[in-house]
Amino acid sequence: MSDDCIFCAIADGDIPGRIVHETDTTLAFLDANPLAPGHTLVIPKAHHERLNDTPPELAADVMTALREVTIAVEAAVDADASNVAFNNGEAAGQEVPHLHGHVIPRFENDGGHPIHAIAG
Ligand code: IU
Repeated sequence: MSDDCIFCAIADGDIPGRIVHETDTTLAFLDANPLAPGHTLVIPKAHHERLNDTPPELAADVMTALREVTIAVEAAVDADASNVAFNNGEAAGQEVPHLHGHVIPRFENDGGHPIHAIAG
């Protein structure tokens, strides 16, 4: 838990999140400002700012959760594909300093490039 971290507050249940997947070490919830229907974030429950300072076993847990969430979200919104991405550090567009992977559903001919939109 890190004071003033909004994703820690969601993980702790102190503020509501629309949670779609949970393991002992990870949480997934719908993005508050989705770039596409079903846009979901996957976080480690423990506070780590970015991939570089996340213990390898926990990073592996996040990747496993990302895979399961990607499969479930694509099915839920009938997507054709998805962008699965991290903004890793402020200069790379990371706005919330608690590691999070984006799952952004994509559709044939959707005309968007959300990988650019999340990179700021
Ligand atoms: P970024 O990779 O740090 O730029 O992404 C932050 C994401 O967190 C962005 O898509 C926001 O819409 C999202 N988000 C959220 O879902 N809930 C919040 O309370 C806040 C940001 I602050």
